[in-house]
Amino acid sequence: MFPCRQLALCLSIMTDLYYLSQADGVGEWRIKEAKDLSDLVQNRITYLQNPPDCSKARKLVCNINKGCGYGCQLHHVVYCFMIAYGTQRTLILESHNWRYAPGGWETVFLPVSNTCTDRSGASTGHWSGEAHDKDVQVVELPIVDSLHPRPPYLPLAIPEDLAPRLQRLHGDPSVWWVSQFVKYLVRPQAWLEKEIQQTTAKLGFKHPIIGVHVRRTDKVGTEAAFHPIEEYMKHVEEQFQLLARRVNLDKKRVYLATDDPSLLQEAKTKYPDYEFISDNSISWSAGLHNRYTENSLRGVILDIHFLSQTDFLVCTFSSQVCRVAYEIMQTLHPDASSYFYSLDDIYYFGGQNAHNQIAIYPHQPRNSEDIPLEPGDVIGVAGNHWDGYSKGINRKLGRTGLYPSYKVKEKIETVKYPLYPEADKLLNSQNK
Ligand SMILES: Nc1nc2c(ncn2[C@@H]2O[C@H](COP(=O)(O)OP(=O)(O)OP(=O)(O)O)[C@@H](O)[C@H]2O)c(=O)[nH]1
Ligand SMILES: [Mg+2]
Repeated sequence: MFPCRQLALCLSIMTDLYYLSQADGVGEWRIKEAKDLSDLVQNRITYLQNPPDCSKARKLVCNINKGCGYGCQLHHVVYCFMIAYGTQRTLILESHNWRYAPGGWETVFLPVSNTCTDRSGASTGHWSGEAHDKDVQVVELPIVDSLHPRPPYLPLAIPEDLAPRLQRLHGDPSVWWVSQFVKYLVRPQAWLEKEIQQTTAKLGFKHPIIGVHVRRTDKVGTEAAFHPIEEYMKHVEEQFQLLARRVNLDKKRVYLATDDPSLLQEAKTKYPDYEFISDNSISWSAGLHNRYTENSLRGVILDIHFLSQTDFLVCTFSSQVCRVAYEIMQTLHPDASSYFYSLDDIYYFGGQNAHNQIAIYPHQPRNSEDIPLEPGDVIGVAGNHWDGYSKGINRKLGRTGLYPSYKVKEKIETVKYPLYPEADKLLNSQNK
């Protein structure tokens, strides 16, 4: 939740805030505004992806085969897509010999275009910048780590034309913008849709439910620390106490996704008053020896789907699996930006532009670890220590250190993306 020394008081405040957010029809306004914005963006993407003449269309080629896991590869495609949208090029997704499914993307998800999947064109070249590539019909994009020059169309920036509406609607517009590309990408094939429905029934997935993702195996000790189940469950319990004030809690249900197959039994033994919903065979399939298979792909897609469908997520944002689930969650609510607790990182995208905050209150250092703040100072944020303090660099002073998290606000970068007036016109005429 937030550093809270008097739990009962905090729970009351949170509950009051919830009811306030629903008061006077604001709740209904939010639902409609969220739908309108999502429809607008989905329609623009569909328009971009289905040009009238594919042989003449300007294209951006993206190969899914980045050497990493599913979450990382999906984010790689999102990054390509954002640049495709920014440069008004149809995204061509190359996915044959995908490490998870040699048959490619379309074995699980709908193709990214109905009319234009052929990458051929009159001229082809490697990415060398939007202006430089102007007369090249087909541009191949590298992974973000090798991207040069870097265009402005990267997370965490949001489109300028949508910024006022997004900032009014959503607590974290950057993740909302990312989530729109994820939403388009993960539209399931019919068999997967059916599989999702059958698994929902088989597992007894029901609300209220809290999602827990525990990333272990190859990640632990290399890219992230080991966190025992108790650390996650502390926040799960807190959320259930909060939920109990609003809804009828028949059971404390937890959807557990993990690549550690021993964890389900451990959790059940240690927390007998909870119901853990989890498919242990999915965890087995997530281990390094079985990971890059179609069965494992099906497992991680299902796990991410169910995590995104929960009422709250407890996980480590150092894992792309949980960040993808959090992103998809944003497409299911008007504003789910606060429906998570991360044991480590704050939300980030990877390969993103600098993530800055702006000081809104002054801060006098209390010790040698603190940095001073003046209102208006720009802070490059490194992370949140989740104890009331964040770490970052005061760019004006060039000093790195700690500062109270409440003394800053997010600095949302906006970028001039194309406006797609033809797509909007089509949508408006359909809605009339
Ligand atoms: N089914 C399932 N698979 C998982 C789970 N956790 C990890 N995996 C597998 O391990 C892969 C991890 O790679 P990424 O998706 O890139 O995520 P990450 O390694 O946590 O994060 P990065 O190292 O930042 O890329 C996933 O894509 C899955 O294949 C889980 O909870 N459930
Ligand atoms: Mg990884």
